[in-house]
Amino acid sequence: MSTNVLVTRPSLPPMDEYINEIKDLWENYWITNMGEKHQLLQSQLKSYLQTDHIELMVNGHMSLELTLQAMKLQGEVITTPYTFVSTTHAIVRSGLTPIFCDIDPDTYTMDVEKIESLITDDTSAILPVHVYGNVCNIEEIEKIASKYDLKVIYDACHSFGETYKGKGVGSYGNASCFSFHATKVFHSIEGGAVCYREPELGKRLEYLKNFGIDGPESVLYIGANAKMNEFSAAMGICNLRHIEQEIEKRKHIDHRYKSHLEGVKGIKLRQEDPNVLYNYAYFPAVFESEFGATRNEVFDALAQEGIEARKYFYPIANSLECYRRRFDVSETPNALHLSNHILTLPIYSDLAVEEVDHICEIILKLQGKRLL
Ligand code: T4K
Repeated sequence: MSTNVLVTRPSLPPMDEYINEIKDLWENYWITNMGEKHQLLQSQLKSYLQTDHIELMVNGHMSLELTLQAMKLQGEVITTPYTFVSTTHAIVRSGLTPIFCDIDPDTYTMDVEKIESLITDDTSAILPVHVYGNVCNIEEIEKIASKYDLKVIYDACHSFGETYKGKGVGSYGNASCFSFHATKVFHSIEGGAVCYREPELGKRLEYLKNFGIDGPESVLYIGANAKMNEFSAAMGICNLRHIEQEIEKRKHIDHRYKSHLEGVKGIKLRQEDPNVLYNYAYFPAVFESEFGATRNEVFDALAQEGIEARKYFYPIANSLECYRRRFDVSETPNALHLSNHILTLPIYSDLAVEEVDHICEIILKLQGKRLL
């Protein structure tokens, strides 16, 4: 058994395949600023993600920030605290105020029953997160958004390649933002994309990701730099060729964990929604008090054996130091409870099933049990 298992490990294409893909960069010297590989990956992803429109970005975070800015939103954005800090930062850094909605205790996504009570005259958008690839209650969110004339931007950073009711997750809402970070199911080293509904949003995103430049002597908007370079795009092109095997292998790992941990007293695992085709990006396990060992004790027991589980997402965004005294965590009790009880266990395509068995053995031993 290896002594160091991390929560995730990037998949890399065969080295020759990548070298072959980047060779022509030494011939044409065009290595960034929307080159050929950028264009190719963008069109491949448009089709893979089943979206009408897509704009590649340098990462998931800038996809979120620039989408909020391209929509010219103002005031308040209703969002979830149960996410990676990027979601909240994107709202705040765009001059908007996050209003935190609690989560559903089973899906960990925004509790749609609580959204309407948070809407004020200042609300301009809803920004839910398909956390761990758990798809939000799309129908209810769309209903509320159209009733109050709000934009919907999904943080889809965990849901690359997933479908809901047969359609790509990125085709829902006004826009969906994806991350292609090295730790994701699909990556371009660093990278991201915005899938969006209204074509005019794309034009603004194109400007905003390239300083607002309209031509050599014309700058129309106060943009940023969020372009994906050609080496990243080449990595994306290679990884996309292997994506089906990547997801299939992850599914196998996920099912292996479930074969050991499903039904164990005090452990709560994700219940799959039959409408969703999952990507198995994360393997979250919740350790409730009936388990007999706390989440932190499980974390420590694994760490002692060289296994790095992660407390994604602890602490929750509305309790982070940088936001202290600005928000009240007691207003989102389900998110707070979950963040104190959850562990994401290692999952990546090359993780050996023997490692999964070993991890489960360590966990079950805490309850005095052994693998069957
Ligand atoms: N919205 C949501 C909901 C997100 O989860 C994220 C990112 C974003 C927005 C923003 O998207 P990006 O701007 O990042 O594209 C990691 C990732 O850096 C981050 O992308 C991800 N979410 C977040 C959930 O996880 P850290 O701080 O936990 O990363 P780090 O460096 O601790 O790495 C995690 C594990 O991966 C480690 O065990 C080591 C392993 N690893 C990592 C890297 C970078 C490798 O084996 N190789 C590597 O190259 O944030």
